[in-house]
Amino acid sequence: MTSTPTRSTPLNVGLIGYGFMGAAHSHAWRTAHRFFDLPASPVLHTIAGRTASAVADAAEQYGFARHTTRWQDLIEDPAIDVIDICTPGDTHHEIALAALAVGKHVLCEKPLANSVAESEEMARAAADAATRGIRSICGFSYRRTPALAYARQLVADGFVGEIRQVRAQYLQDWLSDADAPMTWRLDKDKAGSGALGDIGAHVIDLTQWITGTQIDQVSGTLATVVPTRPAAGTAQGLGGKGDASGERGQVTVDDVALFSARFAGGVLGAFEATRMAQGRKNAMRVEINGAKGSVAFDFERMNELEVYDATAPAGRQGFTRVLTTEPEHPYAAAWWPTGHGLGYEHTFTHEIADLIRAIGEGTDPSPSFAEALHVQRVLAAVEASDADGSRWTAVGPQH
Ligand code: SOE
Repeated sequence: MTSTPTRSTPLNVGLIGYGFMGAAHSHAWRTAHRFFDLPASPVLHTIAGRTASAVADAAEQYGFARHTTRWQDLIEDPAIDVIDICTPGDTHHEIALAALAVGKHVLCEKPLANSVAESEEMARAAADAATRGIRSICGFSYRRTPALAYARQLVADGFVGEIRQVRAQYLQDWLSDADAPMTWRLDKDKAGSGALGDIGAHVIDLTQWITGTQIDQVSGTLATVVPTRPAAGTAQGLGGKGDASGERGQVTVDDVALFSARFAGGVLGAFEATRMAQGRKNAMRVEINGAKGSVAFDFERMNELEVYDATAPAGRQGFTRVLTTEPEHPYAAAWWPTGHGLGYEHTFTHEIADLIRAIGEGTDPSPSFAEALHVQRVLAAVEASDADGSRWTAVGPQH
């Protein structure tokens, strides 16, 4: 990118991974500058992926000009400005370090990596690169849900008053069928952890971001409810149908993660992450209870925020459903007329719009790798606590 960016300045994107996240990010890179006024226009330059035929199909479907089976080609190509990492967690560290070392901006899917040690190295490299004008961001995309960004504003403006309690759940059901097939998300070597890191990480990040405080201590319990699954099967969405008559593979991650958390300052939080909650499809719920009111959110109704004002006259108190589709709400003005609503994909479009703006303006986008490192430390502390009889465990560099 040139040093004086304008709306038509090209920003060449190299994206690695063509699965669920590859599709979501590609859509966002294609759309962001068409709805937001940004200091650059992304060009879908090259996509990399493991399997030649699949990456060729993905390039055509998602709109990339080139494709390759070697992610290193993207790092070595001086034309590429941004590396977008949409691969399983076991590859984030190597790819991000390589990209930052050659001066490319990085968007890395969450969780940042598969261990605290890897995440620390990534956070150090990102901080060092930032001194040279290289930007990095971790893909906690739900921060860019208008209702959640609005909840954060309300909390910061004092609407809920002093925070008394935090409640967070991320409930899905795609692993309820014991014969859903093995995938990389069930393999600790590839994914780092199960429900905990895949979806629990989102609510850890969100509650810290909305409350403006970090989690200091946790007491956790993890369970693998279905220990083996068909090794072969037909993928469908996140799960699919396994071949129940064939060989079974070992599940090496948690299916269910429950933990209590103590935030800095002492506020308690109750957390639940599961992919076994029949009927809950993507119920990512956050509730903040304060001295003066509450805010409550459920992603299955992502265009709404429930707000409760305890200072309203007695007799008129009660949760109010605020439709967060209005120009007063974060991100909403760029889209549709009043009340028309947004979807899952818009959270990624907002994330990428914010990243492009940060690159153009020379500012550091959030969540930084340092913020994502703290989430990684919380994940590690929950695992350490579970291994130690759910003992209260400090979140810190020791894991
Ligand atoms: C990506 O942000 C992600 O966390 C996926 O990895 C989960 O599987 C999905 O259900 C929510 O989004």
